[in-house]
Amino acid sequence: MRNLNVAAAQLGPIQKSDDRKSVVTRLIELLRDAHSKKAELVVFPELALTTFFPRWFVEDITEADHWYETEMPSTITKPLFDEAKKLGVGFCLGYAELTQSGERFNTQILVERDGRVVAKYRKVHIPGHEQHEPDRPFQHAERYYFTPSNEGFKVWSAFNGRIGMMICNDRRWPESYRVMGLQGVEMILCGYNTPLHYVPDPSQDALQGFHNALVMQSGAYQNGTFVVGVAKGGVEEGVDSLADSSIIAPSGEILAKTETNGDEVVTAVCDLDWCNNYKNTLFNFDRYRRPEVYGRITSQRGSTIE
Ligand code: CDT
Repeated sequence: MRNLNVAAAQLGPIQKSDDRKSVVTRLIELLRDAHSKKAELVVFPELALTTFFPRWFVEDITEADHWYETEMPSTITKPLFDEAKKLGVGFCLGYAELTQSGERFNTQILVERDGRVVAKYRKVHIPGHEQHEPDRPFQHAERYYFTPSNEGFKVWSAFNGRIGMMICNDRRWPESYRVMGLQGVEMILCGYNTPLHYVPDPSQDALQGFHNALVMQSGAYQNGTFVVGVAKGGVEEGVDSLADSSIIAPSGEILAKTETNGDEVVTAVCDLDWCNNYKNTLFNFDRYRRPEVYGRITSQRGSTIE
């Protein structure tokens, strides 16, 4: 058995007026709560330090610079790093990153129990739109604010297992899981901000919870991996977002799920050896996969009709 006690540390809304210091205080409270439940790894949501700022458009992108982090840890986030190290708890944190060369990424880092930053992941699939769409009730201008990363999906040896990361919209794409599955991933950490109202097709609104569970449970099962999905939920600046943070087993079963749409911690003890029940049988990739007939997956982008 290789047990890893993991916590999904869901956040309720962060309003525009909430400063970073107050958010870091909330994160530390969640971290302490998770530690009291014996968690060794605490997973926070996507863009966990600020409100979901892509819901507003600014003509000059530098006006939005204040939403991004230029270093990590920063002076303001250091108390979180210090507390985690003191408690011997690792964590995964999502934030907006502005690099020294001026690139903007939607980023997540993984910090080990001894305080080392062991991995950084930058979001690959950037949803929403590039330009201002004034007719919308709110913007989802992630494609304006973030560059899609070309670094792809990696898996790191950490927490006595094989850990991968993805961010929000990545979880809807089977390729995200499979690229990590092919690197032996045993636990995928995924933060998200998912508005309940999907402006381009409101018929999907009532299905947000269903689709969230559908993609993460099938991604877990088809790749023999745990998946930890963590929301920033609730009504933020008038926009209601999905909660339903959950910890999913390689069987596809949900082991733990939040009950509120506010700050809440749920935990599960995950035996990483459970992954082998699937990786060595039905999803024995080496034995059963047929990459020679999957060529279109990497050679083609959109669908074509011949
Ligand atoms: N943050 C993020 O990626 N959210 C998207 C919302 C739908 S696209 C407007 C998601 O896939 O949940």
